[in-house]
Formats: sequence, C-alpha cells, structure tokens
Amino acid sequence: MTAGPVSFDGAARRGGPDGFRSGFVCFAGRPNVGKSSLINALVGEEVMITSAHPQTTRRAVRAILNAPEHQLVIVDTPGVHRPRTALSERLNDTAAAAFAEVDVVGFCVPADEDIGPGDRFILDQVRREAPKAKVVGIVTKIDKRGRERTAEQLLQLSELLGPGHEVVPVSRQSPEQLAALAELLVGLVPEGPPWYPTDQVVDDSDEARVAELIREAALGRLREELPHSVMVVVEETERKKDLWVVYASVFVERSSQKAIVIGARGSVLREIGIAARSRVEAAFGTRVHLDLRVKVAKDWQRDPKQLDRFGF
Ligand SMILES: Nc1nc2c(ncn2[C@@H]2O[C@H](COP(=O)(O)OP(=O)(O)OP(=O)(O)O)[C@@H](O)[C@H]2O)c(=O)[nH]1
Ligand SMILES: [Mg+2]
Repeated sequence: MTAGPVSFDGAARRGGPDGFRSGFVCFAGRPNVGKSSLINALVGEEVMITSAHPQTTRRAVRAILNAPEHQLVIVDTPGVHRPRTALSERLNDTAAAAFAEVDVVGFCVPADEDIGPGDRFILDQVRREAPKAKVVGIVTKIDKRGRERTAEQLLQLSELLGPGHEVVPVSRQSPEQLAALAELLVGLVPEGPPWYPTDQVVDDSDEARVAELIREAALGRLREELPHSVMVVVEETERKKDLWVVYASVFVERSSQKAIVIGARGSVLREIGIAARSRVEAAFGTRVHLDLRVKVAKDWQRDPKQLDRFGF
C-alpha cells in the first residue's frame, strides 16, 4: 500500500471508478510529422501550437484526453532531429526525457515521406530511454496519400518496429481513425484513477500558453530561418475590468530580423498581433490587449546562458 496520493511532477492520482484506465502517452517522431496536430485532433481543442515549419514544438506540454472511463495524459514532444545548435540539442533532450516518463509511445511517420535513418535513430532512442513503454506505430497525414501508399507505409513501419506492435493509419480529419487510435492507446495504459481533474485539457501556465500562441501567429507569417529565431516571453499580465492586458517580448537573433518581424510601418507585427489576439481570446474566453515588443537576443539559439534564461 502507498501512503497518500501518488504524485508525478504536477499530476496527482485521484479516486476514479473501478475499471478506470489512466496513463501517460507521447508521440515521437521527426519534426513536422504531425504530432501536435494529432494531439489537438484527439483532444478536440487547439491545445498545442502547430505550423508548417519544422521544430515548432519546443516544450514537453501535457494535454489531457478525458472520457467517462479513461484519461490519457498525452505529452507533446519536440521532433527529434540532427542537432545544429545548442537549442536543437536541448530540444532532443526534452523529447528523450519525455519518452522516459510514459507508458506508451506512439511512433509517428507521415504517409507522404519515406522511412529513413532519422526514423531509425528515433526508434533506437525510444527503446533506450523507455525500455518498458509499449510502442505503437502511427502513420500520420494519410489524407495526403492514397490507400495503396498508406498500406505500403503501414507495412514498412510494421517491419521497422518488428513483431508484436500495432500499427495504425490516421489523419487528423478522420473521427473514426482518431477514435480507433484513442481506443488502442487506452487499452495500453494501466488501470487506475485519473492523474488530473477530469475537466482539465492542458497542463501549462496561462503565460506559457499565451507566449506559444503569439509564437504560432509569428510562425504563420515568417519564412526561412526566421521561425527558428523567434522566441516569445510573456513579461507581465494585468486585468483591467473585462480586459486582459498582456505585455510580451518577441525575441529574434539579429537586428536585421527585428526589422522583418516589425515590417514596413509595423505592418507585420500588427498582423501577428491581430492573429495572436484572436487565438488568445478564443482560448481564454476573455477580451485581450496584446502589447508586443520586438527585441534582439543575439544568437540566443547558440548561447547556453540565454537558453537557460528562456527555460530550455
Ligand atoms: N494534410 C494533413 N496535414 C497535416 C496533418 N497533421 C498535421 N498536418 C500538417 O503538418 C504540419 C506539421 O504539423 P505539426 O502538428 O506542427 O507537426 P509536429 O510533428 O508537431 O512538428 P514539430 O513540433 O516541429 O516536431 C502542419 O502544417 C500541419 O498542418 C494531417 O493529418 N493531414
Ligand atoms: Mg509539434
């Protein structure tokens, strides 16, 4: 018998009905394979930010999928990639640490790209970091390819994983496939009470979520190396009657980038602000004023001190 509630880094087991299942899951895979989009589709809410740029996810945020008889805590992870900066190395470490915490790893490969050495590297890492976790294969974005190609990819993924592993196809648009994936995952987590209150969908601070939504809006409007160079920090928030005022800094790495993010007469920054505000208002159900300042944190991706300061 254990004395008192079992706690797991912020989560704590609560009483649940008999037969209730609850556990930790994460999706592993290269950047851009659709891990965060899959979490949003499963949870039915945009809890994670997503973008067409690789390395969108930088933090291991937990989403919570609640149902009357189960709760899945799904940890979003950065895509594992060949590290080129101190930041990349820390992102890979963040992913590896998340693998080690979960009951189930969903190993994701997209339907529209061949399985390659990058995928094998990640699978080795999953097996090393999470020797006890159950691994299931997930072919993502199957709407981008026909049935034949999807069947081929399922076969290849199954060969990569070896015998005894389930392999499923999924597109974020298909409720049936999402339900089948959720059922598979639920069957692989242990019986036990929920880890989080059953009305909670994400485990993150308000400030961190707002910073992510601002970064997502910026990613949607920036190209080339700029998406990687952007870091957003919420400095302060203030309640003014029914208005939530958020002061945030948008960091870039060089002053030339600062000019691009601001745009001619502030046009780009204004667009980012408008897009971010509507996302923040929708997420928090309140009127929001965003005060965005663009600042330079020179070469922060390569500077361990600045990475520490940003919490990586
Ligand atoms: N067609 C299609 N596109 C998808 C699907 N899922 C994700 N995408 C797109 O794929 C891109 C990457 O999605 P993300 O969810 O950000 O990918 P990720 O694996 O979390 O990427 P990182 O955080 O960089 O590791 C985005 O442009 C998504 O819109 C899908 O089921 N179908
Ligand atoms: Mg992601």
